[in-house]
Amino acid sequence: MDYEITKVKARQVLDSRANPTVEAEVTLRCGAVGRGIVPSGASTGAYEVLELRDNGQEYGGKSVRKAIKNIEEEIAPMLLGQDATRQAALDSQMIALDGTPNKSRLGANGILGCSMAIAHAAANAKKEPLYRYLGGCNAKVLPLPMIQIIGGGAHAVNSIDIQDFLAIPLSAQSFEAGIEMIVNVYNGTKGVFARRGKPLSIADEGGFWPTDFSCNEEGLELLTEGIREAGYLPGRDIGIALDIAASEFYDSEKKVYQLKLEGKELTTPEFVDLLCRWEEKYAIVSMEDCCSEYDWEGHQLVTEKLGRKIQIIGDDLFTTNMKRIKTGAEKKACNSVLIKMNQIGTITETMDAIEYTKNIGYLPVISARSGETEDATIVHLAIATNAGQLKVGSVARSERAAKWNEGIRMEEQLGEMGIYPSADIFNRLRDRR
Ligand code: 2PG
Ligand code: MG
Repeated sequence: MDYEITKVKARQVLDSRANPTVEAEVTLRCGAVGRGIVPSGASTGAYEVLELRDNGQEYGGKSVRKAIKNIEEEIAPMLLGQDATRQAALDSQMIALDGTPNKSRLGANGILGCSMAIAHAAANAKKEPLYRYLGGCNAKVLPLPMIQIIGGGAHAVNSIDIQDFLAIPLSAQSFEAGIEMIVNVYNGTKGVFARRGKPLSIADEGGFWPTDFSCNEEGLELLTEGIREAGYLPGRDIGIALDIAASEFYDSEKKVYQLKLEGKELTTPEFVDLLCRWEEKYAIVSMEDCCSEYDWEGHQLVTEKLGRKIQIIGDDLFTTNMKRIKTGAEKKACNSVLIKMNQIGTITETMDAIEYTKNIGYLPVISARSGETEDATIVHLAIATNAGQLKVGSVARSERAAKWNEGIRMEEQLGEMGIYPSADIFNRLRDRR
């Protein structure tokens, strides 16, 4: 059998923050090889599956030798001899072998690495691009990119509270043209930083590091100016997206949002009011994790106020977990779900979460992590599922560019079959109810 798994290997490699991570490699009888490198988050949600780290001496405790040992000693013997094209079956076998609800015994990083490597090996054996192997002949939608211009929060040692100030190309007619527009915004914003005498450092995901900001809103001002500097009209050509990552500055005992930069503590309604004011004043088309993962009422409130105007994404809130997405739909919290493979731990569960998200009428946004590598699986996942949107950090730094470049290649490969949704994708939100 051509697709029979004959070898499973795992090794420790580095991610973009110089932290060790798992790379899994699967070889098939026909000679096809597939690889998956697992990303890692910094502002992680409390309900994510477990990333197994050694907590010993190596790499300051961050080595992943245990996860690798679990692949070699437990997962590999189970996978050997099996048909790599049975992705869903192999993923459930790994979940069962682990036996815990959050993949904490074997480690979700080891399991995901294998899951990705199996998919790549099978696609290579079939001589198909991964998106077509996973999504079939109707996999064709290039994603609308959501790209970080300024990076704060946990990705810039909390120099400002808000985590991501991002730009979305609204008027581009192709993926590649969209990327070019954002590069222009990136360079425009660089010019604004320079003019204001702000140092040009780079945060974890390639966006500019916000030094000497007097308030969080300054990020919105600078980005808006950067958009104009690039020759675009905010709201017509370029939309602004924010990842508030509010779990990071929520005090769950006092139930307040602590904006350190302003020295303010805001209750949920006060904080939501602030977000609404920003939405009024700036060309915001999308906001993520507006409230803490523990504050369902906050998410309900912000969705009630803004959910028919802009995209409201749940990331830490949902952690790509179908049960939590279901709760969100019942509570009418958010209208969009951030999808991260390593929040849930297998390709199958990730694809299930995307399908479920679409079924409840929410928009899926496929996302990278702040710790990334050259692995570009998520680009294929976005096209395979016709998800429509992709968030990968900035345009600078190769672990980010690797994804945008793969998108450019896939757009070329899809040719006339490819569809680029542009900003029309947001119409669905406005049409609801
Ligand atoms: C997020 C991601 C990417 P992290 O919060 O959406 O920006 O960050 O991977 O650190 O969770
Ligand atoms: Mg987020």
